[in-house]
Amino acid sequence: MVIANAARVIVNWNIGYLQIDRDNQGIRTAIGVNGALPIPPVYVTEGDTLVLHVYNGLNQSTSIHAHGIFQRNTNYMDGPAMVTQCGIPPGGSFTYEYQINQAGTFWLHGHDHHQNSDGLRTPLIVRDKHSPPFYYDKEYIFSLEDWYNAPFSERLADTLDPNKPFPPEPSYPHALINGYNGNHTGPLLFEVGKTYRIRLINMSTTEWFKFAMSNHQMKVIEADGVYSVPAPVDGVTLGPGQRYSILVSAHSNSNYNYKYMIELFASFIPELRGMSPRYYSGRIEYNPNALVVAVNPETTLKSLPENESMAWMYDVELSALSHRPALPVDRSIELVLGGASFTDGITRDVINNITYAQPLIPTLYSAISMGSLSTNETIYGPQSHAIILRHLEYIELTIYNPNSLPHPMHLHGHTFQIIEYGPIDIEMFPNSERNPSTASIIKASNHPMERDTIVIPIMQYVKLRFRADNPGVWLFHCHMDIHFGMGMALTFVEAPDVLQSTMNIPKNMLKMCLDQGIGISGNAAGNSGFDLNGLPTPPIMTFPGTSVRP
Ligand SMILES: [Cu+2]
Repeated sequence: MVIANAARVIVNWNIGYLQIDRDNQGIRTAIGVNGALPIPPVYVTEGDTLVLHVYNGLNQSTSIHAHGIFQRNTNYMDGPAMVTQCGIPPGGSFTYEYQINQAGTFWLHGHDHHQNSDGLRTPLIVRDKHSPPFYYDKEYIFSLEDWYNAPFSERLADTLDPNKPFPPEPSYPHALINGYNGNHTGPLLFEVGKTYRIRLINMSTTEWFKFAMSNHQMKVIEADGVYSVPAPVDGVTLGPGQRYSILVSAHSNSNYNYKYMIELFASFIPELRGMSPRYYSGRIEYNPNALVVAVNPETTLKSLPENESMAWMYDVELSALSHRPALPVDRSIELVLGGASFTDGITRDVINNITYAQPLIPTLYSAISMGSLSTNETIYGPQSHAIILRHLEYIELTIYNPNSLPHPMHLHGHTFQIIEYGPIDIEMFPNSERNPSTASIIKASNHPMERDTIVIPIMQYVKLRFRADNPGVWLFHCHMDIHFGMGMALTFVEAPDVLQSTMNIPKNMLKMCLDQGIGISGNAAGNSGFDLNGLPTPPIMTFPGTSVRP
């Protein structure tokens, strides 16, 4: 058994703009680190402290989120702007300190102005402190990204422009694999008799990825930083934000080489030959002089049954290696995802008919400063969509998706157990224009799998459980950045009473707000009590009730 000493791993990020051609489609403005893209993956070991020095060379604020890291007792380091901190101003610096007490496959990305979509994203690999539960000789990363020909801000502005048709014309991004044009992906070097761990990370803005390997048995051993009982699969599908680790054994001879195959797709974008989906492949190379066993990525990937959650099996069918049984339920919360028209002509996304907008004070700072009113959802403002969770209560979320798009929903600060998928009752959503789902109900095993990002398929519901054992303010949002930008987010305010007696926000974080004229106490408007004067008036939905985007 190897026991490493906890270390402080120092990483310096000078964030700035650059002009770069990442996909052979031309030069565009992107956001990189230290003058380059891709950003090198960050490696730490469980138990380490990751010290991330950030300098903001952009002309707008920035912040960084360590996706999947629990931030226990350090909620203020979680990153989402105006949820747990003020953005780092242009020309400003800030040092994140992440206490890493998990092992698995995570990622670091911008969480202000959707800068992740313009390049500010990279894998965060946390190695096990002790021997990992499965033996492997070597590991490989596949970071997977969609890359567009225009900066994200332009695409979001088009989407939210009441004078432009909705939805905008579909975009057909290209895939970046490990940060480079997916058509020029190098070989995966395999040695006879060895075992490999392959970490797949979908860091996309919008698109899904499939991954398969010819003539090799893949086994899923991890989803989103949680180990599973090994599950044989022919391939996996990852929605934006999701990760899997695959264990694969090499062949016993090096007579041939094989292929790994990757598909970039979005089920809601009409198929267009050569544009969507796109297919990529590379060699699994045992011997540079051997022949590659022929396989057609397109027909192989297409021939496999598909769902939007995980191809060839649902994540709900995995079992957590922890063998933790299903949690009990103290409180059930129902959430309905949707899109809606508003009287100002803008189409926005909603959860329970509320479209998220940032408050004027970071929600965490309201939770800490509002005394006994911190358990009253009203003080967080009408568009923070605060839901108060009591300390240590067991929560069941039932998330309904009567919408015409799948949504990869990400919960900060927690993993949740996946309890059940099923078709939604069409009677519940008379405004839905979709046909009922033909999916059947699939329930978890006795040891439900956990993860932090889950795809809610079209016309289906998903039941999730977690325990409110991590006091903090945790964003829950769609990881398709356009949808997040359209308002598909809410804020879990977890145990604000406990936060008030345990959490001290670092002084330099408070100063960062004050220097930008942002308040550090009071309700969502920075006022006392229920006076929300100063917050913008929420937009008004055109139709009452859950309306679903046609
Ligand atoms: Cu979405």
